[in-house]
Amino acid sequence: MHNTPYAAVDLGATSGRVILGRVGPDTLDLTEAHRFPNTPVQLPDGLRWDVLALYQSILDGLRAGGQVTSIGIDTWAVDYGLLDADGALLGHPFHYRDNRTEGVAAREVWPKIGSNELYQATGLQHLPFTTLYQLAASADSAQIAAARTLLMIPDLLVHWLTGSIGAEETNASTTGLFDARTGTWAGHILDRLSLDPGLLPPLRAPGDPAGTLLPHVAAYTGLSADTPVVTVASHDTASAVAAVPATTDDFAYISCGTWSLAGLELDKPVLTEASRAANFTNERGIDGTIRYLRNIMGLWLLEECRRTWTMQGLPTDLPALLADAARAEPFAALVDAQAPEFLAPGDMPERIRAYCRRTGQPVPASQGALVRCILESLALAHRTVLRQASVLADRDVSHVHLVGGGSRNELLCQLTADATGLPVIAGPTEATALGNILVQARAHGRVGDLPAMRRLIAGTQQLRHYTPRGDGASWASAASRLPTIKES
Ligand code: LRH
Repeated sequence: MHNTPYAAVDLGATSGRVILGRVGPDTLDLTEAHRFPNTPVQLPDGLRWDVLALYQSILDGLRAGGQVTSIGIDTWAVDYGLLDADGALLGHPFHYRDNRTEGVAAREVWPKIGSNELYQATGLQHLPFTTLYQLAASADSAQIAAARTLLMIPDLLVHWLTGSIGAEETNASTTGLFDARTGTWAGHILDRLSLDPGLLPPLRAPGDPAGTLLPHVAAYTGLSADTPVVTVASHDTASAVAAVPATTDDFAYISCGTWSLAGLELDKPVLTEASRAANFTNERGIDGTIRYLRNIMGLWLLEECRRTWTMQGLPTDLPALLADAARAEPFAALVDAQAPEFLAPGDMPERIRAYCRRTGQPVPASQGALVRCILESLALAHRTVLRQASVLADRDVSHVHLVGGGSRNELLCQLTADATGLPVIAGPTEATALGNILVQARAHGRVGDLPAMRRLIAGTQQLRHYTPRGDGASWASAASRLPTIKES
């Protein structure tokens, strides 16, 4: 068993991977067994995930990877599949960027259960796509009438691999149906919306066993049928935060990829009125920790621009775009990187230009100027959110760990150090897969507690350090411009 790797299945919003991780006392090595696209499909009734294609790619990745000690699955949060009384999946899971939830909270949910009461119970920031609002949007559908079990996407994939049914708690904590204080389901919220609390399966925690492979899965992948599937922190952000290479307590983190999830790790939720008003979330991390954070649009803004530019036949080479952005005029135009208007797919360059036009700012004329606008706006949002988090949670922060794909973006890392006025330690890029693998290794007794996991990552993974360049006054003035921009 010593050199047999663990398999992390890590699905992101645009691609998925099967990654093999080998864990030794002082070593931690990753190799990618399989990478595949995750391409959402627009159907007449909404934007859907192609979950069958994802599942097949996972099987192909496991087959390509060879024997493993165990398997763990993490994906993005909030989305789910519904099973009928026969255990069959009802339809194609909706994508959280589908616009059917627009206005649903105010129309369907808050009249029955107020936003204050919801915050007290669940501690979640308001995001239109939270599972609760997605269910409320479909409340009258034939699908909901036929549904007997709700499985979050990673739990659905675990179910197809093993036949077992459960709800992993870090991901359950993003549903708006989970009690932030007790760490148990808040099924009464479904009751109040005339939905069935019986949809919610029993909870399981990272590290719990989730079964072994079904015979046909073992036959296809070539893996032995007793290969365990281990429950990991199945919310990708929870796995990423578990893998922050922190060696002290006074850190903030930014899990930076499609989204920037910026915040603090706490022992207990902050459910104050100030925290609700600032729209901070209390999601669950591993070992009962609280991920106190806000969602910032993240590199979605840039990736969606590049997708549009590809369709328009314009250049999309990332290093070249970033070099142009580095040379572009600083602070020419800023957008609110937390604004819901950037959530949906569609011509992002034009939406950013329209935002600048509407708010009386210079409209970025070149691709480089537009990328500069995006990266400065993200860095500014990182500053705002981390400063607010530190005040609301009454915690001092001495440095920032920026993990995930965004840690490769040197300009964004430097701008984040400049904007926050704090040293930024960037990396590991593969934080999510590392968190997934180390929770499996821990379940097998191969690594110690959370601090030990983090020490192993800090000692083995490549990290980059960014020091603030001391232009704090410019960032303070940019930060003071933003509220005016938002109101204009
Ligand atoms: C990041 C993420 C984030 C959620 C969003 C839906 O991948 O899981 O934490 O808010 O996707």
